[in-house]
Amino acid sequence: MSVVQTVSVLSALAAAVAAHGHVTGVVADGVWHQNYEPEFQYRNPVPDAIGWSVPLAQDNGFVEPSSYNNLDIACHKSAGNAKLYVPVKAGSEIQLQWNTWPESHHGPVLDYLADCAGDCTTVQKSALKFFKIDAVGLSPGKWGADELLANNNTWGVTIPSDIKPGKYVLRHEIIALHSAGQSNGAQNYPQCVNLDISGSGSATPEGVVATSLYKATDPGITVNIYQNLKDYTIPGPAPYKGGGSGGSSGGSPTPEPVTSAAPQPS
Ligand SMILES: *[C@@H]1O[C@H](CO)[C@@H](O)[C@H](O)[C@H]1NC(C)=O
Ligand SMILES: [Cu+2]
Repeated sequence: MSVVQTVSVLSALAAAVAAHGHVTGVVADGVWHQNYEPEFQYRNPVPDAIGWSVPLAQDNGFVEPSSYNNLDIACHKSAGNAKLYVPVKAGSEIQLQWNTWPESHHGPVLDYLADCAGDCTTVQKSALKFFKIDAVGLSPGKWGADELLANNNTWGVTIPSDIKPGKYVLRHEIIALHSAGQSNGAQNYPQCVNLDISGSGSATPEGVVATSLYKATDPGITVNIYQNLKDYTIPGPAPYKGGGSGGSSGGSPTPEPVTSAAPQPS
C-alpha cells in the first residue's frame, strides 16, 4: 500500500471510532488555526501543530479518574509538546471547535492556563502549573457540554486581560459524567494548545500541577447525574478572578463581567 492509501485507510478507521470528538481548530482574532490531529502521526514529516500531539488518542478516548495522579491528565495520553503557538491578545475571546460531541455525555467544560516560563515547545509537563480561567458546570437542566453542543460544538474562552504576556499552555477539557455514578466512571477529555499571549498585564496567578487538579472522590467527579441535582460542585481549583476571565460560549449560568479590570497589584 502506498503511504497515501495507508493514511486514508487509517483515517477511515479513526473516523469509524470517532464517537467522542476532539478539538479540530482554534479561532483567535478571527484567524483559524488547525489543531493537531491523531492521524498526523502517519504523515511524513509529521506536521507541526498548535495542539499537543496525542497519537494514542486516535480513538478520541478519555483519561479516567484512576489516572489523575499520572501526567496523562495534563494534556491527554502520552501528550507531546506542541511546536506552534496561537497568537492571542490578553482580554480577547478565542473559540475552540470540536468536531463532534455525543449528546449523552453531559458534564462540565473547564479551561486552564499554565505559564511555560519561556518555551512551551520544550517545557516539561510536570513543570506546568495550571490555573482555571473558565468553568461551566450545571445550570438548571443544562450542562457546560450541552452548551457546547448547542453552540455548533464550539466553546469560547476569554483570556484574562491582566495576565503577564508570554507563552502559555491552554488546557481545555470536557468531563463527561454519564457514567460517573460508578467508581472510576467519569471521563476526562483534556486538550492542550500553545498560546502566545500579548498584552501589558502583570498578573501571575498561582496554579497547580496537573496531577493535583482532581481526585476520584471529588463530589464533581463521582456523582450520579440521573437525579434531581440541586448543586453541582465543579471540580478543580477555584477559578482565577482576574480581569476579563470567565468567558464561555453563549450564556454562562453565572456570567462574570468581561470588561477589563486594571492590572491588580500583587
Ligand atoms: C460551525 O463550526 C465549524 C467548524 O467546526 C465552522 O466551520 C462553521 O462555520 C460553524 N458554523 C457556524 C454557523 O458558525
Ligand atoms: Cu462515550
